Amino acid sequence: MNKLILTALLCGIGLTGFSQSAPKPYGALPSARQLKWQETEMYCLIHFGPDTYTDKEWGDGDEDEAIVNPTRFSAMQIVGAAKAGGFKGVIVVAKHHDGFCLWPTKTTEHNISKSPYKNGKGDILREYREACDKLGMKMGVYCSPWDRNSALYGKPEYVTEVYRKQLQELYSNYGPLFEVWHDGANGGDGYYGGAKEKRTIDRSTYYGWDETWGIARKLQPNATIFGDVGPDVRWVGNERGMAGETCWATYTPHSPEAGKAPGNGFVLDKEGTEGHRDGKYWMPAECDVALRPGWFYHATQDEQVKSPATLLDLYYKSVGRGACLDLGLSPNRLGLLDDHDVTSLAEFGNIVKETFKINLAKGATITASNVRGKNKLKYGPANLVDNDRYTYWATDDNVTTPQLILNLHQPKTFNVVRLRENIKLGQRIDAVAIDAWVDGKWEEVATATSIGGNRLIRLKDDVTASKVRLRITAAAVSPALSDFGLFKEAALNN
Ligand code: FUL
Repeated sequence: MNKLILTALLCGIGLTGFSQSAPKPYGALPSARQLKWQETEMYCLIHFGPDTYTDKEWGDGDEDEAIVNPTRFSAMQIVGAAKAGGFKGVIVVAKHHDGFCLWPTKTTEHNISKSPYKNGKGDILREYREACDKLGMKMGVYCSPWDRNSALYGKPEYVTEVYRKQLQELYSNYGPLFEVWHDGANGGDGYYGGAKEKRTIDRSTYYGWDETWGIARKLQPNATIFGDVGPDVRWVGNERGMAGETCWATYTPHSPEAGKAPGNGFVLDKEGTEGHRDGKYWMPAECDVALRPGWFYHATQDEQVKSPATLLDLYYKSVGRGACLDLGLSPNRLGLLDDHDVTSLAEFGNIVKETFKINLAKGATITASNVRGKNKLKYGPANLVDNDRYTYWATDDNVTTPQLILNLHQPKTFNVVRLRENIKLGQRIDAVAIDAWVDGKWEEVATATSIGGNRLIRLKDDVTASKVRLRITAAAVSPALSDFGLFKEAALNN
């Protein structure tokens, strides 16, 4: 058969309806901004302010502005160190619970313009923005709802005249933002303009979240909103940086308002960690953890900076479980990251980069037990290696436990397996097993549950095999897998 006839026949097949339509999406689905967030994978959360100078973690709100004077502040050094660590963005704590604003806000005197920094002309947020632009890094902001400085805190005017206006300033002047961060610490003792008392608020109603979040939607429509229970990204339920071994991107919040809208309710630690299979909303987990024991810099913790090996472990337990890693960085009183921090970040970044540089599955011949429809190219297993996150292998609707084999043609040694689903079609797979062809037979080397946007399986031992098999052992509907990669972890220097 000559080429022309073959092409004509193939076109005919396409036209006569042999090519099958894409699988129907399953369950809650990610928004465009959540897809971008998923691809970001790792970013940093930068805490710096009066606490850096008072050696505290939570300032009372009565700190003198004059203490904040980072004489050598370099956003380039800080953001550059994050970039060297492989992080793709930074979230700047623009205001922590003590109420001090790192930008010259109109909403309160308690801000950087009242400090000696650059003779009152400084704007730390602007410097971060410029550094992010120069270095090609994404930027986000954290503006604490709880404000222990404001005399108005606890009254409705605090929300309408202070907090929301601060968000407006930040979202209008320092974008584009990829995430806006809302911490869950709320109300208690504080300075409150000199009142020095305890103020309690109802955290689910006081801030009028729907309207508050509306500001982000209007001014920064591409930013994901992080909160204890979303609405876009949920807290993982611990500050140890770890998602559950099983971690679903879907979630149903609990509260009297449960299920009415994402973002309402509170997080139950374990459920934040694992999510809910078939949860009502697409609301993946963010794993926050500080590089040091505290979020703010304390000289006494210089020797307790997490090692590259610890960071790598956290990487597998967050990014490797379909969540994002949000690592806390703590510039010192000079306004720089300490050498310990810079070194650890660089070494960690290097290991991740080297590990994932060579996909050992590349060049493999791949055979699948089932390929969707007749159009084997469109949904074929060749889509799995070195393609984007949304080019995928799919099976017929009635096939939920298919298998596929990578023939590597020669023995290759690996100890990391990467799997990804095309999450545009939802989270479909419940469980998988990986087998290696060793001594003339299949040997199971790993199993895993939830896959979602990313699943890294770190094997206990190196595996050397010329054939590797993936078995999807349980799925709610026909799988739509976009990645099956094999890697060999780079060696740690220490
Ligand atoms: C919490 C805060 O109370 C901590 O101080 C820190 O900012 C952490 C990232 O979020 O809610």
